[in-house]
Amino acid sequence: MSEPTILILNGPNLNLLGVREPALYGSDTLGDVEEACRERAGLLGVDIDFRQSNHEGVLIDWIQEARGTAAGIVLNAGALTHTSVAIHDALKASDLPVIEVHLSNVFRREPFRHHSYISSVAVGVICGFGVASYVLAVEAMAGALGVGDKAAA
Ligand code: CA2
Repeated sequence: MSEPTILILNGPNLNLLGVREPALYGSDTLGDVEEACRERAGLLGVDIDFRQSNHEGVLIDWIQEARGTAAGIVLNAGALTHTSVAIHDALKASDLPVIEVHLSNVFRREPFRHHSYISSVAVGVICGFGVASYVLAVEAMAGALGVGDKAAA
């Protein structure tokens, strides 16, 4: 039987990870984040589909398509987290389990980052652990989907 797919979506400017502002977001690139997720997903017995776009509409198209292709969505919507009712609506319509992730602890940052349009349609939120936020989210999603840990089997 084929392994369930977790769609991991990244929003605006996350392509700059490891290239700009390393003091704030660390020196790992988005490619490094993908590699860390793939490694953990392999051990858990899930597939991942890892994508980034700077465009809100593209992210919404991917969320809509996920309804037929993915078992769950891990989302770092970047700054759109704090602004996008459209992404909130798309996630709600997808009927898929969603985990919101952030590299930084948004609650230690400016007040405008304290509100999220994603959290109310998410199973849970993980923030502040850098690349590990994503790996923890993959683990949490595998757990939510009832997929076991091959290493522990
Ligand atoms: O901490 C996170 O993961 C954020 O989602 C990152 C967003 C920010 O707007 C959110 O409030 C929190 C920013 C993503 C931009 O990433 C950059 C990475 C390197 C250099 C410049 C931007």
